[in-house]
Amino acid sequence: MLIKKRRGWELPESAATPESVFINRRQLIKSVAAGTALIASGPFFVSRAAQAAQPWDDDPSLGLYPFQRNENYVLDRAITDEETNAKWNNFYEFGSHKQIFRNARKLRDRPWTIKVDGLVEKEFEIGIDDLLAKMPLEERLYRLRCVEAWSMTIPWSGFPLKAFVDFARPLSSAKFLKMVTFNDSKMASGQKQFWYPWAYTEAVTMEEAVNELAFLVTGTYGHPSPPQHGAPLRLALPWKYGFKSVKSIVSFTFTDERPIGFWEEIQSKEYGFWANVNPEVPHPRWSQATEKILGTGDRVPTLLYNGYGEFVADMYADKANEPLFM
Ligand SMILES: Nc1nc2c(c(=O)[nH]1)N[C@H]1C(S)=C(S)[C@@H](COP(=O)(O)O)O[C@H]1N2
Ligand SMILES: [Mo]
Repeated sequence: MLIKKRRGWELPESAATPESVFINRRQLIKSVAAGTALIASGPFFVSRAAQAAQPWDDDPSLGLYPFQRNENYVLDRAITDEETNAKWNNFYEFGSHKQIFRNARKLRDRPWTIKVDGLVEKEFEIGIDDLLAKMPLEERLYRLRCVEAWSMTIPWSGFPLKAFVDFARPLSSAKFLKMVTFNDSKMASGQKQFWYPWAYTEAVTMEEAVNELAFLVTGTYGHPSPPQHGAPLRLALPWKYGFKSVKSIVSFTFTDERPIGFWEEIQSKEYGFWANVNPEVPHPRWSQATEKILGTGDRVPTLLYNGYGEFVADMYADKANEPLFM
């Protein structure tokens, strides 16, 4: 059952503010984000709720949330608190450091068109909201293990990548699925760093794409994703290092050639195609044996396939000669 949640601006009577405040909402959100002082006086009084505006408050899909939780995916640790998660990100399009959440508010995620091409019955484009209306929506609790040896635990909202693959109707000759992020340096200042191989690209085998764990994410913590997590559509592959989970996807290409990912292209000795979490294979510059759980100060042993072996180990049974990491 989907529970319809009240939108941020559908306030109870007692908290009502003059409508004019909400007319140019995007402008308001921008000025709040930029730290502009808002003077609480006369008809331009701004409620505290408005000042606390979240980037998803004006998202057209907000009414679909929260999605019903799929209880098949259980955790061995607590969910990371939302603020910790929201303020520690890798999203190089908005800067090559962790505090990109403010700059990421420049991401314009509507309209958002997704292209499906390559080895498919018929190439097509679809808008994110039309896609949401067709997909089986659910919430899952997943761990995310970054190759930099930190981890978080996140309630993701979205739909199985398999449902999307079925919808896309690939040909049987397709062996890989390549996913690409937007490329727009006017919006994302990090993309002015010309030495990176934009646009961010990642790929999986078709077998991995239809594995039940592979998940396309549209939301976090029961609401649409804030931009820093890769709104409006990003991947979550919990058994692989985080860099495989490409953000803000604009295209899905089915192909018979193995694509080269963003990080593999930058440094193929350090980042490979498989990138399955493996505590026994160190990164060339550091150990992967343990990880720091963000927001807790705990350091815990890292698990093979990030603890998801029961779902994915079979796929790699015949790949003993291919390093799982590289
Ligand atoms: N387009 C794009 N996708 C990306 C990245 C990026 O820089 N750009 N960083 C990756 C890395 S290294 C990680 S660990 C995760 C981080 O996801 P989070 O910031 O939502 O926790 O996103 C991945 N997807
Ligand atoms: Mo990462």
